[in-house]
Amino acid sequence: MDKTFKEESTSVSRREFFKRTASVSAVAAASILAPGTLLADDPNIMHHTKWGTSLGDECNYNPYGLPSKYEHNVVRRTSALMSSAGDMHAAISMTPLHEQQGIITPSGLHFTRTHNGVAHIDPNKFRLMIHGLVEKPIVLTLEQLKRYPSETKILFLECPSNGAAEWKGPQFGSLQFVRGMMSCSEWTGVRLSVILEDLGLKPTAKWMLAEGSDGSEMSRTLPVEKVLDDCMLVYAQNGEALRDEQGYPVRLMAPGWEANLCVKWLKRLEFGDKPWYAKEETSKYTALTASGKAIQHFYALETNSVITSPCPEKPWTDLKVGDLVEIEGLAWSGHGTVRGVDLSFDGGKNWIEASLKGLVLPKAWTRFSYMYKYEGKPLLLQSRSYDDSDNVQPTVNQEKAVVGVEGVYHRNAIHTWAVDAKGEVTNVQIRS
Ligand SMILES: Nc1nc2c(c(=O)[nH]1)N[C@H]1C(S)=C(S)[C@@H](COP(=O)(O)O)O[C@H]1N2
Ligand SMILES: [Mo]
Repeated sequence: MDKTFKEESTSVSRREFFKRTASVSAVAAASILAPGTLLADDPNIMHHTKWGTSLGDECNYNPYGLPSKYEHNVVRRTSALMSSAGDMHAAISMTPLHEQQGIITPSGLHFTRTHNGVAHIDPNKFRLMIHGLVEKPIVLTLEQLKRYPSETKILFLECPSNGAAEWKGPQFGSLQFVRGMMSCSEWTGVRLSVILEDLGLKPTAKWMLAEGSDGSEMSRTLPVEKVLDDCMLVYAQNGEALRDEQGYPVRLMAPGWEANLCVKWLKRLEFGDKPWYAKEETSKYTALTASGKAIQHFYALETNSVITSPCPEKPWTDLKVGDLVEIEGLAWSGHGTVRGVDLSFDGGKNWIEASLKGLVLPKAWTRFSYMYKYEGKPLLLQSRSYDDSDNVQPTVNQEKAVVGVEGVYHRNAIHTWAVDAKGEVTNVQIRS
């Protein structure tokens, strides 16, 4: 089933609308910080500091650097609700998106989903079997895999059930739990097309099974077209080896597709002429639609977005009426490149365009920004992204009409933060 929401219906009115609402974005003389806030007797500037009057640590005190101890709250978090009855082996820990800067998630904060706990693999004992419909089946060591030319890409990774707990109505009062089952990293590895050219893929090969070596034996089937298009076997993340949590020493990367397909702790790739119908693509990761039929091979993640500032963890309670404040967020699409993001302050009645900032890359997080003059009145803040394949985020009701009410996967409906008159932010749902 084609679950895309084409833009035609909105694109004509959009341009017209921007003209009409231009005054909303025209920021009249206002400043971000009021001058004169310096206190003459501020001890932090009037007195010598401990760190300025003593020796610091030797530069090699910490051979592998860690964040400042004052950043101890910037951590992944788990919820018993998103585990197997509280068992953290089959559970998920979420990225603190409210603390995320730029588009690269620090490796130590990458969300982590395990079905049987985190495996710790001795790289010397790592073996990857590639067999089935290939001319030259092979068992590779890690060193052999690294002999192939490498490639590096910035890609987001998102669990298809990101936000799943939310879609029938708000469950969590924090951005981290509402959308934290996603991260974005720079990944390095080998393109599968390069390896397969070497091994010779038989023309009858139509599907690839990827199997993990952890206790869950996570296995998923992918169509060969995707495998040859852009799938990678990655061994590095953000300039260093993968973290154990992310599948050390090698995981599959299927850019823009369900993170569930990106099998970690990889041990076997088999090529065949039929899908495998593994447990993770029959009992789970399918979506029962309104018609009663299930979407089975559900792969690319939809165009999506979320406002990361303000959010419940980052309210506007310090602002005064007239202050200028940046609204920021993340947008992404598994279909390609984010083309733009609209913002609504009134729950989707009126929209204005935010600007994209920094790198705008396919299948990667894209940051959006808008300077807003704070009015101290209640808002229903929403973001709506659209991509270069003309997909637009649907409303909750539009999405429901297509995907139905049972499935928890691939929910990408427009999300709402309610900002009250004091600047507090809560998670609400607007369906229309
Ligand atoms: N071998 C193996 N691969 C796996 C899993 C697993 O439990 N075992 N979990 C999958 C799921 S459901 C997701 S969402 C992603 C999460 O990747 P991350 O933990 O690196 O964020 O890995 C996928 N690959
Ligand atoms: Mo997942």
